[in-house]
Amino acid sequence: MTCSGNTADGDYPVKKVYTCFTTDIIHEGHLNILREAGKYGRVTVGALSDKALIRYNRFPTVSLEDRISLYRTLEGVDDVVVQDDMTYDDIVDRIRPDIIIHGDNWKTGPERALRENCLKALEKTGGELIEVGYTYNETVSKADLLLKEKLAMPEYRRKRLRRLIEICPIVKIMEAHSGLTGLITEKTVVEKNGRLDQFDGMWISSLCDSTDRGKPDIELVDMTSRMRTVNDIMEVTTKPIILDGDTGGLTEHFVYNVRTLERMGVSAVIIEDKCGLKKNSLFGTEVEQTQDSIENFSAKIAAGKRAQLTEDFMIIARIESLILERGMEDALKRAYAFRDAGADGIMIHSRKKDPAEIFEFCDSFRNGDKDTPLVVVPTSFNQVTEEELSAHGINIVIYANQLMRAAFPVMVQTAEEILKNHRAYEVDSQLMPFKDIITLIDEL
Ligand code: SPV
Ligand code: MG
Repeated sequence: MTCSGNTADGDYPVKKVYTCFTTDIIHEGHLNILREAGKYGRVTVGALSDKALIRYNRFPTVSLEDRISLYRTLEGVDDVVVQDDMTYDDIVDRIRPDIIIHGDNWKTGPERALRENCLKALEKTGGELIEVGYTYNETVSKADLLLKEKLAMPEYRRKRLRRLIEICPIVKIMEAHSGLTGLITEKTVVEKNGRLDQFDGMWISSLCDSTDRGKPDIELVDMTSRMRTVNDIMEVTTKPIILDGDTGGLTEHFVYNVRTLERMGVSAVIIEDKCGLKKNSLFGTEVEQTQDSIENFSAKIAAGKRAQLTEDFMIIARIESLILERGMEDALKRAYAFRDAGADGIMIHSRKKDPAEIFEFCDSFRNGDKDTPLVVVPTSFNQVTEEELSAHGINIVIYANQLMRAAFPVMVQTAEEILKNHRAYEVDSQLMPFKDIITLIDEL
């Protein structure tokens, strides 16, 4: 479609109109934007790249190529380009649109920052922002729900962790131990320095899952109960799940559990190379813990891999040599052995405050293996940044217990205050009204 018109001096130049799409499903709202855009000139649609989309919105259910093809078929679209970054500086510089069209829904919430960025970018090139009323209706909400449902399906959810490892400098995983903490991990979006960010997936920690049931972290909470937690979280979220599988238990049991987790849509299980009565790693050598032999643990990994039915599911081997003070050489020897046994990733753990031994391990491992994903849990070495971890070849960072540790002191303090005051009035101002909490909960 082209646009031209007549002025007293003849044809005026056709204006360049740009709009960025982040969707996999076209609904009335998008068609409305295109109709408006067409009134001003020649319309270019930007397809936001996967890596930008997952920080900004939700994971796409179709590939970038398919999104581009979809946008091309729409009436009123003259051209489709890829927008690589969620901010507008590069695309405005490249396309130099006279007009950018956007729904007015980005005037509030974290997206406000992108609106400001867009306005600044347009100021430099002399372009203009036109906002159209966002279309809120039943069809639009249904389309949104449909996308979410699709993302939550086991076959879509399961494979997404592998894709995230491919496209993210570092995959950010937050612990969840209930439907509510799952929702917090799923829906928290922040704005910093003009960009939006969110977690990529969830870690179902044995420590937090046990603690939430008032039990010690010694594999006392059995797999059936752990799977109930997985299911509670899956029912209300769409992001990929990594399960803390403790030692994996008996190999004869592990193979069944791999099948179940895979069928449920869990993306990965991490099992640690310990045997006997497992205690939490943060106790280190203060308690008696036994490391499994390389042979036994390799056989467990290999059996798990044989049991798997899809290419998507990952079994990640967790090495406890540094926790148990068995040295770097032992840790590296195990890492290569477990990889050779079929492990899809290696988690290296440490309880030192300084990340030096983690960096040493990762640098050495990367000398011999550029590809196998590396996972860390920086609970003790918590000053380290995601950027530093990524620079040492680490692919996944797990924030393993922070939500539970955040909630616990506030709950204890609230209980104490109510007991002291014989009423709840004194604590009320520190509590979130229930109507705010339930905004997290979706209605069908
Ligand atoms: C967990 O979260 O249960 C873990 C990580 O296994 S750690 O507690 O650091 O051992
Ligand atoms: Mg654990």
